[in-house]
Amino acid sequence: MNAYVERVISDVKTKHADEPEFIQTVEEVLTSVSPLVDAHPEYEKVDLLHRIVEPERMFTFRVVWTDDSGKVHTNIGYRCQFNGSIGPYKGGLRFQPNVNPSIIKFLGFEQIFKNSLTGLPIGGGKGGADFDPTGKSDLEIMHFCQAYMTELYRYVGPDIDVPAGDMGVGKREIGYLFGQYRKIKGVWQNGVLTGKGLSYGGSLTRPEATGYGAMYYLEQVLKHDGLDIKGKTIAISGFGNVAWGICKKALQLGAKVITLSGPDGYIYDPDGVSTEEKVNYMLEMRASGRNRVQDYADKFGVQFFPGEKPWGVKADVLMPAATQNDVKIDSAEKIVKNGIKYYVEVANMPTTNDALKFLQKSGLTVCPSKAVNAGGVSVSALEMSQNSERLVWTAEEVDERLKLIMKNIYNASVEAAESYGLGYNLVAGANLAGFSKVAEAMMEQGIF
Ligand code: 2IT
Repeated sequence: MNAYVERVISDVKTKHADEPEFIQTVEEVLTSVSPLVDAHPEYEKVDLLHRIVEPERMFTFRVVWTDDSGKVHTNIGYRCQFNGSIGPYKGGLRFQPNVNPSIIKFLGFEQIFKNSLTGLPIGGGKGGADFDPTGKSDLEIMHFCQAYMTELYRYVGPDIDVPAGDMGVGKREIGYLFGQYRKIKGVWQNGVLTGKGLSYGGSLTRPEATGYGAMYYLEQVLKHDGLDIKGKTIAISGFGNVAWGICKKALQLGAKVITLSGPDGYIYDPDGVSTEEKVNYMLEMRASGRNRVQDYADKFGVQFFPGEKPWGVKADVLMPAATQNDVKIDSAEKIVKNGIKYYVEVANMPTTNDALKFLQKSGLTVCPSKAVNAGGVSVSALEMSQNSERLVWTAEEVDERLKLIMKNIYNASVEAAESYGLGYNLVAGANLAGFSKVAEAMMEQGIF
């Protein structure tokens, strides 16, 4: 490995010893781009790597809200404006009790290279709060979002930083956040947030975009091996917005999603989540706020495996679409034993670094999340374009662009890995392609 890369990774490990997720992504990305750093000794002269692993700006803020019984709660809000060299900071907000600086920084760092890969002009950012939306009333959610935006509004804007949803933040929350932004600023700037409702500037196909994009990427990967997606069985984890988009597209393409999972376990549906009723029921499950997938098994009379994850299931394709570090080395071993050929990450960093290496060494085609799930943020960028032009594109127009973007991401990854002599390596390729554009922009903009 490049000595400068090694030194920066080691420095991050020392300096941020209490941020394991951030260390993990830095190690993964920088290791991948080592051949690029070899080829560009000028990067070290301006200390590009230490600069790129340090957020341009990151802050916390107090979010105080009152619950329905009148009790006062105090949460920590975060926003990390990681890298703005190719566009306004762009990235989601995550509301989940485990949110901490390490998680926000890992998501922000991934977002830089994902956003660069899309080919669109968006920088990398991320934010959120250690707020638990589970079991909260609609009014409580609204009060929390209003309190959150009251603190954040001065630091965001259509040309500054454009948040969106992530776990715990969907269309409803974006609506409350935007309402408060508009009220405080007294200006119509709907390009400040993406994932909005259609009535005030949201984009058609944004809710489906991450899942659809993942399936378009998978189509490219299968095509490379002369295969058709039709008839393929897909085991996925998760049952949220992204899983829903995957199931909806699978239904259109004739692929079969045979598992879904939640914190309570996983369901196995041998016929596939392959009717409109089943796909729509996923929305109901999510909206219920119960956060359990057993409801699906009860409703459709399929098997439920309490407390288990679907990694032991036989399928053509595995798509972890739940959360970070869901697949560790013991799960990876199960996956290899089961003869799975395609491992398609959909959640951000769902695989530990050792499990990822093991899957690659075992000959699986491994598709990295920063490429696979980039369809979501891509359509967010298309939403920004529509907002700034004050017009609305049809669902077909958005879908066509999304398809093309995913194809370009796949091709750019393949080419980048090949040009550094790494063969067909989609993981390294995504990192190399995403990183090189950001590096070039930073080089050209001077030292700061
Ligand atoms: O992880 C992600 O890419 C997102 N949560 C979506 C970000 C966005 O700005 O749409």
